[in-house]
Amino acid sequence: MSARLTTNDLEAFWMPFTANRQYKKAPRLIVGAERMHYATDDGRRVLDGTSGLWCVNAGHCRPKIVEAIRKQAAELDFAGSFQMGHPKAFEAASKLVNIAPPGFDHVFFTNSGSESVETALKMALAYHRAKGNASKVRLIGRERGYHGVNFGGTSVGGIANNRKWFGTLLGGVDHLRHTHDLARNAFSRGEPEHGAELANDLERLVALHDASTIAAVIVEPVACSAGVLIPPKGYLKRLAAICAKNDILLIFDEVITAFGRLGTPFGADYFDVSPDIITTAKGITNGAIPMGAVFVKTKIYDAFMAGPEEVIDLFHGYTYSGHPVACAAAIAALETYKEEGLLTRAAELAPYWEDAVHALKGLPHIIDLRNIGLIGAIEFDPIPGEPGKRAHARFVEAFNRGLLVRATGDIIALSPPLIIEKNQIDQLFDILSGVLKTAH
Ligand code: PXG
Repeated sequence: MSARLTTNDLEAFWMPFTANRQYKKAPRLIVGAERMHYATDDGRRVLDGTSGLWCVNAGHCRPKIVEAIRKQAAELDFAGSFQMGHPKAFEAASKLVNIAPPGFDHVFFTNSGSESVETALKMALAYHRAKGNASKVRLIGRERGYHGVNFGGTSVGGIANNRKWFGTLLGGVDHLRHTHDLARNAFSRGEPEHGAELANDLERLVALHDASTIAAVIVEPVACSAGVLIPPKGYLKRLAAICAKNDILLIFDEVITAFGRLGTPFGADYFDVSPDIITTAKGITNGAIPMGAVFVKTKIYDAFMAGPEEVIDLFHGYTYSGHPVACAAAIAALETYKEEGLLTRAAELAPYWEDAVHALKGLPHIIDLRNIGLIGAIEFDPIPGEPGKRAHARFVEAFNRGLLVRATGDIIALSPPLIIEKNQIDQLFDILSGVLKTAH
């Protein structure tokens, strides 16, 4: 273990999405990890109830992935993918499309979820232009949506704090209403009963803007960052139908829901809805190396292959698209997922998990409990005038007691690695209920 750092040593790093001054007064430092646990600098083991940041689906420091990264870095550290190639990128792409929902035969590599979103939005615009529909330029997101932090993703995103600081953002963007409805759906198990009709909000936007101006709708199948907002039964199917009717591309942002989180390989599988584009990142390498991927239907790819063969078909890409080390990590992560059945394991655990989440009912300040796959959320009534404080205090106390959870607004989100055992689920909820009983 490393020696404890002093406060001054923490100053240089401007931490993302962090209350820097508060954190640096009482830092929480992680120095190691293995499978379900983190190790802290003061020698404690912390149960990881969040898969890092929703990414370490197979648990931490898995040997096959570690070894693949080590080997690749020594064998071929970097080769670009612009008019060049290396075998691992093609291998990773082929293996990824093999587990993707039907019809997703092509994949474009990025380095993060945010980049996957930008890529998908640009593809949607360019697709319509390539098809001769150059007036289809509007992008539709949803209130409370999170699509990363770049300008396109911030524009279609719907979390006010993430938007209001950053100017006018992209023009031509509109938002669907969100689906969170505690009055009708509080304490639902799995998908809530009420609210499929909220998908009709897209009809309102079509009436307002005209379908001839709308390129794409982007939604998270489950809106996780805004506090785990689970789609009402039938909502996503209805949204997909309205998109299809109006030649609007449907983009599923599956940065969190891909790679087994809901108990199916992709969220599209879980909801039995076939979008046109799927954005991913996080679990693609089990979080071990930054990487993202955009999966597209054949009709999208083919639309770009109609011009002269010698001309670049999509003027877009990153230096590190298909980075050899990331591709090696992705291949090894996929192998680990397959060997251990992790892409469907959440389905086996989901009933046990659901009961454990809902057993918290009745503890102080809880106004909702919700769950889907291996995701759970606890919503608290906010302290008047101090939004977010209640969940943050519980997050800090849980960490002190050996459990990592994620606080967002007045909601605690849970998303443990998919290798979690039932006794570890018990342990997670033991610690958490202890915290919830005593915290103010
Ligand atoms: N889309 C979705 C749906 C996401 O959840 C991104 C895009 C952006 O990915 P990158 O790799 O650029 O961060 C995300 C990221 C949280 C939390 O606790 C969620 C994310 C990131 C950090 C924290 O809810 N999601």
